[in-house]
Amino acid sequence: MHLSSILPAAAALLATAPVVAAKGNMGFALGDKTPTGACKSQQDYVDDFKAIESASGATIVRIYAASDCDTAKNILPAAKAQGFQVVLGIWPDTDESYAKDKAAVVTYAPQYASQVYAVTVGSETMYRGNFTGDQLLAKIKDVKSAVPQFKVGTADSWNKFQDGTADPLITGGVDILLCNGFSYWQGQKITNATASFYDDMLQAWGHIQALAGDKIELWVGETGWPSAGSKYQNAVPGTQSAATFYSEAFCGIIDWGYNAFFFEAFDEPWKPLSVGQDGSVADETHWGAMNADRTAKYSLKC
Ligand SMILES: *[C@@H]1O[C@H](CO)[C@@H](O)[C@H](O)[C@H]1NC(C)=O
Ligand SMILES: CC(=O)N[C@H]1CO[C@H](CO)[C@@H](O)[C@@H]1O
Repeated sequence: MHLSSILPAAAALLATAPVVAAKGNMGFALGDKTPTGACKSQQDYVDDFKAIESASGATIVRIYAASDCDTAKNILPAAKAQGFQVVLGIWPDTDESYAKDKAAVVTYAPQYASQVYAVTVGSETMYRGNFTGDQLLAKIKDVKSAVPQFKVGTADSWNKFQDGTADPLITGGVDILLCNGFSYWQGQKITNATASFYDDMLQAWGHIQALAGDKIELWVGETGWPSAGSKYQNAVPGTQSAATFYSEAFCGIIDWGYNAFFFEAFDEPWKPLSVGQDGSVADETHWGAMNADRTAKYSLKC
């Protein structure tokens, strides 16, 4: 789809929403480890929040596993001190991680209720084939019944919301859905990356809204572009391309009135190499909008 045909589609979607006057909310995905791979302390999160707010103005982050590195315990007091909100994650892939993360949410979220924006159960679990929509819905309902005062949903790749996999969630009463879209991992050139990203999101959100109207709060859960690392098909990392993707795709969708999390706040040099969809080995240490020392790589204001 060309951008010229995307914009009317976006306008149509916007027209069906109540009134989208203001910009959307801007947030960042945040890791739970320091550059050396140690677990972050409460003070590390305070320093992260100061850097994020001063560079971008954002005051919301998402984390992935509430008990891993005692994240919920450490991040929520820091969020309270700095006026931040957090989307807490539960990692449901094993029964053990699910039980531990759920327990951490149940323990700490009510103590810091104003700091908890929502709870996500799973990150790309349908994309990985780990759960069907019905299996994931059962987990989400279990968490919702434990913390009914919070919005509960999941985050997954945009195509799982577009292709019907997530229909049980969409029609099953979840509060919030985060849709991830990476033009980079679709092997797009930077010149087509913004159009490809908008097209992905509109397909996902269009399908969700066709089934659920505006009952579900929608966010971009992750998007971004690495400043360094290995090529992926036609996608080439680089600071200039990362800056272009940030200002055009990420700020663009926020300017339209949609909410979006950028992946991710800071580079994570401790991360091991990972294997991409086509089997190629990828370096995922340079996806930060900021360097590991918390300096911005390019302008982060939208
Ligand atoms: C550019 O992105 C659009 C929208 O996703 C896609 O349909 C098109 O195939 C892409 N162009 C190229 C050359 O890949
Ligand atoms: C419920 C379920 O299928 N969990 C599996 C998800 O994937 C992890 C690792 O890939 C398995 O260990 C779990 O058993």
